[in-house]
Amino acid sequence: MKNILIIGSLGQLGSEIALECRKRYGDDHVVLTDIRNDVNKPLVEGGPFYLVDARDGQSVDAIVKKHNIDTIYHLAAVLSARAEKDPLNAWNLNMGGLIATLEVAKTNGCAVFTPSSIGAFGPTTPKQYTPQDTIQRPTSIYGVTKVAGELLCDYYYHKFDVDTRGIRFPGVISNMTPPGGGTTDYAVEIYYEAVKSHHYTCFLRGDTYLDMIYMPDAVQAAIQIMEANPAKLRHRNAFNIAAMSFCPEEQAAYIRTHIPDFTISYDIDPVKQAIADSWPDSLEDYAARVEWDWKPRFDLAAMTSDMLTTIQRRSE
Ligand code: AKB
Repeated sequence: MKNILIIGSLGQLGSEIALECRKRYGDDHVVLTDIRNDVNKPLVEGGPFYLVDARDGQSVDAIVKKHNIDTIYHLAAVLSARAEKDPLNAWNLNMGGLIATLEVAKTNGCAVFTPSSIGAFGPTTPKQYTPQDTIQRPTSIYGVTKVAGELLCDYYYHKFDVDTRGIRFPGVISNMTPPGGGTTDYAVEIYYEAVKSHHYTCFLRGDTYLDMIYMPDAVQAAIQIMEANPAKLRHRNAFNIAAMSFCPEEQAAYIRTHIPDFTISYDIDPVKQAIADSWPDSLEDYAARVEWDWKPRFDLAAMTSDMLTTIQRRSE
């Protein structure tokens, strides 16, 4: 039986990975931490939960020992657009939290999952079907922390034999916990506004292509890679995964198949647009497919239908 610690458990990815892990491994075997406890009561009260700053390695170490943790999901991070507002804070949190986790993992023999991102690429990276191993010169501070994080996890694996694993996530779209401060947040907001007001004002240009993934596939990927046979993993900390690539115009067209009078307009945010323009249009994910059998279930049509039905049902 696994004993799992999820750091940053009330964020967009954390809350849904936590929910699925508690279902699979049992409430008492999934310990959660976050810097707040004022949201998602069922998660906070549904099993062990601690109010802890991800950078506080001493407290994390004590939790790991107390609960005999063998696997840590490190999900505390400032996302791309918010990071540009305070780059020093983003560096301190993203890197400080990760190194504290890796040190605890080294001392206690834990495996570590760390999400990287399409933000780990930059304007000199090939834009279409971006290869697994390619140029990585990101121009956002978020991207800088993601590349540094990939390298740091590689270092702890090679130097200290810590079982580090990770995925470069596309924009994650979910109907439970809203994202916060990301460049890809528009792709979530658009569904809520479509149901509420049949109109959305988008902060990216209509022809901006980015890779996206639906949350059930993202959760499945994070759990699947941690359960994969380590002997098959060549890349470990930075697997490209791809599920769908689309631009706001295309997403709006799919929404119109459910809500025919839906309209979209544009009010471009220059900071977010510059970040999006520096990221790939679409990733190639062959390594993930052969090394740990990655296969998404949702494309844009299936995701749009599920998102709109779920949001509609909740708003009734
Ligand atoms: C963001 O937009 O910052 C994130 C990401 C793609 O890493 N969703």
